[in-house]
Amino acid sequence: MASLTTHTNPLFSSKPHLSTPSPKLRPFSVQCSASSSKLKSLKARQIIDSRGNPTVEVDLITNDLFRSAVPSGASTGIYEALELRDGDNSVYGGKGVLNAVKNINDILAPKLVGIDVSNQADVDALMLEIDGTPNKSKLGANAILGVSLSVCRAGAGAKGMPLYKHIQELSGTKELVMPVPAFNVINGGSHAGNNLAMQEFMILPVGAASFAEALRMGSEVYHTLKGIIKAKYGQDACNVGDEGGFAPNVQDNREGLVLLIDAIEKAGYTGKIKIGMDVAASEFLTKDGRYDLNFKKQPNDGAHVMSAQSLGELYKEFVRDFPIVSIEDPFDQDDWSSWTSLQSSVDIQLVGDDLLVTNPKRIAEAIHKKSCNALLLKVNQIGTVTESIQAALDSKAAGWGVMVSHRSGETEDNFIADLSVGLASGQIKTGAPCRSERLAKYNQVESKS
Ligand code: 2PG
Ligand code: MG
Repeated sequence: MASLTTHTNPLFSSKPHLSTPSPKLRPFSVQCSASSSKLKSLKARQIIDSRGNPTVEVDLITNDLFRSAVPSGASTGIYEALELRDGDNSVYGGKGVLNAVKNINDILAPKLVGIDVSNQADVDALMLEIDGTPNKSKLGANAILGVSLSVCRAGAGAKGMPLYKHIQELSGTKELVMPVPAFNVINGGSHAGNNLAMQEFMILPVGAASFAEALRMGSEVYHTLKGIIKAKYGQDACNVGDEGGFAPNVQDNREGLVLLIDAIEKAGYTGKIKIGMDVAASEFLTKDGRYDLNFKKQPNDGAHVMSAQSLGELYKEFVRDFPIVSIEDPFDQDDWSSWTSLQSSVDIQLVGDDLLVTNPKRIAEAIHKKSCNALLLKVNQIGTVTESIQAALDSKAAGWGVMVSHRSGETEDNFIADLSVGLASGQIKTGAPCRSERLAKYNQVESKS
């Protein structure tokens, strides 16, 4: 039985302790009988994601069915593995994935029938070989990932164990921990139709005694925040963005932070909930290497364009004035020197998303350049479970934090919940405590306590 021990990510200013002292796993998750490890058939289809766009779903059959669906980003990094879209603008605005589906059904399926699904690394390596490109552009990372996720689920099935346990074994993770959830309760950037440039304003209940308590704290602050936003900006400011957070039409990013502080205080959790941000700054880099905090208004008068240095100063002010423990993508994916300079001058977690794209090569570069101290782990940025595990292991070996992450376009698939527990990542971000494609993950983590 898993032991869910105290989470001790040293990067947090106050030690998070989301542990369940005597963990009880749900009986059905440990008493299932093992299924066959031989892949009998693979069938992919096109389904629709949380934003109404097509994505890939894969059914893998041994003697049981293992179904997975692939997420999709909006603020994607330029170094991500290739998400194959059909490009026929007369169908789904060019976003169809029928070619990726065909690549699974016609190319991968015939080669994978009969393979042993418990050998995740071998199956993933074979898919990379069949694809033969550095960024999975022949078959599509969305095609490869859909299969890889289902193979992992089938591998767990073949061992008769829960998915997180299988991932623990695949990754050689010693002690399991329940992650701190990072709830994105105010949405901006490319995820919302407001003027806010910075993309995610998150609350991290680091003072919760259990994951259930963290969920409760997150949900209560979310509803308190709704009341505050309604009173201040009116009913229509309570509409939500792509990840379930509110999207009030404020332009000043500091105002977003003040809203969080007010909600945390009013809900009675001051000190127990810290703040995280995902700036997603690659979205608003200007052609001359500066940052436009009014990028959603085009054209604009340039009054909100800042140099990297001034933006760095703004972050330092934020860290001084608010209980911020984590900032993701504070600068563009190629602005290495600004990252390194901020990293050397703040004592918080700096998370690389577009910077690292879950790619072991980019992670090695960032370790060398001391550009950040945490990985945002997104399975579809790299495209296989094996490479995702490697990215987490490399990051941990460097003493970094690891935050397992959803994408802004999601499905009801909850793989990343088990991934986060099985890797003992210590952190998971999967949107607001609202909207079922987000809660599918949080609720699945909770099922482990
Ligand atoms: C991010 C993600 C998820 P997207 O930037 O971290 O929140 O957004 O999936 O649009 O890249
Ligand atoms: Mg991000």
